[in-house]
Amino acid sequence: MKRIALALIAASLSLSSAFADEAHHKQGASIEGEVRKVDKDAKKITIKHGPMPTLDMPAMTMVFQVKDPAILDKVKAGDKVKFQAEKLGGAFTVTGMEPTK
Ligand SMILES: [Cu+2]
Repeated sequence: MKRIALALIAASLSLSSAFADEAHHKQGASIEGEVRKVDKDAKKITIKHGPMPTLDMPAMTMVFQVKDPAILDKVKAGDKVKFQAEKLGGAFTVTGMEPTK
C-alpha cells in the first residue's frame, strides 16, 4: 500500500510542475513576426510568425483576428513586429503588437 501512495505522490508532483510550466508560458511572451497584410474592414491581419509555444504552433504565415482594431493603425504590410496572441473564442487573436526595427 505504501508503494502505491508514493507512486501517486510522485505522479501528482510531476503533473503540478507541468501545470506550472504552462502558466509560466501563458504570461504573454512576445512572438516575432512580419506583417503580410492588414485588413481593417475585416479587422484581420496576416502575419508571418515565428514559433508560438504557448499556442503550440510552429512558424508559419496565417491570418489573425485583432482584439482591438487600433492595433491595425500602428502597422502596415512589410513591418517587422513583436506581438502577443491568444486563442479567444476559438479564433487566434492578436492582443498586442509593437513594430520593431
Ligand atoms: Cu500560426
